[in-house]
Amino acid sequence: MMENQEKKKIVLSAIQPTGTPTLGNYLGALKNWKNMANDYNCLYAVADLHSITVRPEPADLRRRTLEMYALLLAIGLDPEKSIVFIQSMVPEHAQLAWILDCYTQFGEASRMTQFKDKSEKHPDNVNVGLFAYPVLMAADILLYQTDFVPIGADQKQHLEITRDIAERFNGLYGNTFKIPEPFIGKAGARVMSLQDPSKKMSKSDTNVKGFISMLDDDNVIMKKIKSAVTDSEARVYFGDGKDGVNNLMGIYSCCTGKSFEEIEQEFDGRGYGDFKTAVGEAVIEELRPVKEEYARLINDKAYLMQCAASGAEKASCFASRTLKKAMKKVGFIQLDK
Ligand code: ATP
Ligand code: LTN
Repeated sequence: MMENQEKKKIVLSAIQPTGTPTLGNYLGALKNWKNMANDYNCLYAVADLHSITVRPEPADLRRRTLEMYALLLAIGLDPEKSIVFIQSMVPEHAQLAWILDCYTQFGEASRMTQFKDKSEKHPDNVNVGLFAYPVLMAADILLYQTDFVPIGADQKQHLEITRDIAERFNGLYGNTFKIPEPFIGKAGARVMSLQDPSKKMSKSDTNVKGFISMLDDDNVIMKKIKSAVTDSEARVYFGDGKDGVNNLMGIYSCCTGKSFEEIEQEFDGRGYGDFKTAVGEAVIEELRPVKEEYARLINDKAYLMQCAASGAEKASCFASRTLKKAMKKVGFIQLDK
């Protein structure tokens, strides 16, 4: 695909197969992935290497990786147009990550808030992989000479360290890596928990009422929206101290394309009951086609494996060019010229 579209900018992103993605993952990341697929040369990965930092059961990891892959196709990514692949099938990621580990300072990796949060959450398993996680992410991005990385706001710091590592390497050895820019969609960048709108919606939340999974049944979606935390004012507008309502407005705006002003007008003089029903219906409609396509794809394992094999082959073809370049600069002997 890339040969005849060489001028298009390159986009790469990835998502971990740590569970069924939430509405937050969808609105904050996946929906942008799909929207970018027409205008850019896109690579999208299931980041299974990243997800062993929390030691999943092997059978669960296998199942979830394939489910996540199916879901990426179900949101409408076309495997002929974009390169959709599974990270562990492209060995260049782990290879470049090791090199970049040696160009990342212990101090800068220690400052990553995700590392701090996750090591507090799982004090019994603070492994070196968790610490080096952002460096593997840097390798994912830098291998493809990526221009833009669509991510949710929580990953911004990882993009910054990626840029720092790339600049450092380029400074030492000459131009090797393109310096990537984050792409953070405005609406949906941070969808908050329905139960605690001061926290981001997360698929690993122990309170399942806090998040909507992309594959939740329609009635479950409606129930979760109806029980979302709001406030006692019963007026729909965006404002301070109205985190719950602000969050629902953000969700509604992403699903319908309406602006906040339009939403405020639509619900002027109406209570939260009407508003929540409308938000629930909008979310159900937004996810319906994805769920239908997913149900079809997940039963066609042969097709999924065929797409994954072809995606990995295409990704590896591009990744190996950058890896070779980096290995040569560092001083490794090359077998082929
Ligand atoms: P976990 O709960 O397992 O830590 P997660 O739900 O945060 O995971 P990731 O796999 O880490 O999800 O993230 C996938 C993508 O979704 C990233 O680009 C991330 O920025 C984005 N994302 C995650 N949660 C949200 C959210 N609540 N709002 C917007 N974007 C989000
Ligand atoms: N760390 C990211 C997932 C991820 C990623 C990437 C995102 C892994 N590699 C490369 C963008 C580009 C996360 O947890 N959301």
